[in-house]
Parts: sequence; C-alpha cells; structure tokens
Amino acid sequence: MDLSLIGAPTDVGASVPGCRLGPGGLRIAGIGTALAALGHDVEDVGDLVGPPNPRLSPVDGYRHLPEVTAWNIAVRDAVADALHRGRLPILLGGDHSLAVGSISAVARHCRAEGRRLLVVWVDAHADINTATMTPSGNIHGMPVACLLGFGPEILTGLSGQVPALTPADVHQVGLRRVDAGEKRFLVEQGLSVYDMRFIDEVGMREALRRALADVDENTHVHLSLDVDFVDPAVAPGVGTPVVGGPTYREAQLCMEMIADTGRLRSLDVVEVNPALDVRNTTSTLAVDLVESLFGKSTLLRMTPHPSAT
Ligand code: 4U7
Ligand code: MN
Ligand code: MN
Ligand code: MN
Repeated sequence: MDLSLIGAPTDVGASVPGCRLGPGGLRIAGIGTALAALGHDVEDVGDLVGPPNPRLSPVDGYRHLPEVTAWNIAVRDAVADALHRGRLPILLGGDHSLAVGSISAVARHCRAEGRRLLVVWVDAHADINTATMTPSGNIHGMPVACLLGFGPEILTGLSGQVPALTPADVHQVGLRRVDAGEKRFLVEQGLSVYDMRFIDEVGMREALRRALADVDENTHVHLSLDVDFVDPAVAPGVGTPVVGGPTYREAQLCMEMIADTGRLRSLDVVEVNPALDVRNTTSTLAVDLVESLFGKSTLLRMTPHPSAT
C-alpha cells in the first residue's frame, strides 16, 4: 500500500497539554521505518502548521474553538489530498478533535466514490459530548457528536454535508468512561457500542467479529485509534487515562482483525502524550499496533483475505 504520514502537532482540543508532541514520539518510535519494512511505500508529508495552544477557558461550552477549527481545516485538506493521490492517510495526532477533519475528508471521498464508510472508533471514551453536555469544554470529547451533525456549524460542515456520518456508520470499541449526557445520547442516536463490559463477557474476538460483520468489498474502513483505548498500565502516556482497558494482546488482536478485513483505507493515531510517558512506551506501543494493522503477523498468512491489496 501507499501510505502517507501526516503530523498534526497540537493539543488545542484537550486541557492536559502534551499530545502536541505525539507526531515526534511516533516518528522516534520508528513508525515510518516499521511500515516500510513491511513492504509499504511510505511518504511522510511532515507536520501541518496551526495556531498554538492559548490555554484559555471554554467560551459558550467550547475551549479553543477557533484554534481547533484551524487545525481541523488543515487536517481535512491534507487527508483529502492524500486520498486524492490514491494514498492511505495516517494522521499522527495530536488530540482526538482532529478526527473531525480527518473523517470529514474520508466521508467526502467515500461519497464521491460511492463507497460505504465504516468508522471503527477505538477509545476508552465515547467522544460524543456537545456544548451543553460537556463537563470540560474540551473538543477532543466531542468529535463523534460533530461528525453526526451536533456541534458548531464550522466543524459539522467540514465534509461539505451535514451530517458527515450517520450513527450506523460508527462502531465504538473499548468504552469505559462515558459521561451521563453521553450515555443518553448514545442510546438516542443508536450507535453500536462494544464497551469493556461487553468485551469482558464475549471477548475481543467476538466483539470485533460483530463490529466488522458487514464489511464488504465496497467498504472503506477508517480506524480512529485513541491510544487511551489500551489499559494505562500498557499505555501510560495519555492525558485522560482510564483503568480497566484492554491488554496489549487484546489491543493487538483488535488491530489484527481489522487488518484481516483487507479494507482499512485511513487511520488516525491520536492522544499519544510523550510529556506524560515513560521512555516513549506509548508511542512504541502505538507503532506495534500500527504494524499489526498493516500486515505484521507472527506466522505467514495461510489464507490472505481475498480483497487484500
Ligand atoms: B478523548 C471527557 F469528561 N468525556 O468530555 C470530556 F471524561 O479524545 C473526556 O477520548 C474526553 O481522549 C476524552 O472531557 C477525550 C471527560
Ligand atoms: Mn478519544
Ligand atoms: Mn477510496
Ligand atoms: Mn479517549
């Protein structure tokens, strides 16, 4: 595959600073060379530029909306450019608010090509807050709501159509800290949620089998990987850690099953916070997970997926 690494060094969507260092941490952990070693063509477009983090209080329920918007426009345009050139964009975040720009570009691309989009949202959090529900004002807790059409017009419209996504397009995996308003909203909107309790009860394998059940040859799978999905014992370098997450192996199985569909066409790796990390553990883990997504396996594949390219 032809892969494009896109750095977005910002934490304007969070209140704990440090994930602006994420692209550097991921590059130092060897994301580019690891993917090239798996046989892919890897282009690194470098880091996007945008406004600094002004560290202000929320205004009308949103912290740093103008700055978040500027970064998201840059991300949307860079992701759209990579897709337009036939490449698979890998967004190196940065905080998770950037998924609005990234997925808006993907949604527009899929609309133009008549493809079905399936977003797999892997996270400890649901990220479906709105200005009235949010306990923090942090926009990295709102990208799913924005993509579903609930949020400031400037963000909900980034794909050229509101909403960018419908609830049936989103499957969330790994949730274990969902705010009171979000719980109601998830039910109201009818999202598919495979939370930690469900994973405990049926296992990661069955959860992913169900999440990916309707992927076909016309499906574009987008993975939005918030590294706080993984248990903080394994991934300590995150701003919003939540205990009780998947083990290293469970997270890796999740990636391997997504890889096995052969339909992964875009990826966000977000919320890596090297300032809170220990010896770049979390970036190194993220690179391991990305390797699994792009074909690393212990044994030779006896039965490659027929649609794998
Ligand atoms: B992340 C939170 F209140 N829900 O909205 C909020 F718990 O992208 C956390 O998933 C959001 O890391 C976490 O501030 C955003 C909080
Ligand atoms: Mn998130
Ligand atoms: Mn495509
Ligand atoms: Mn999260």
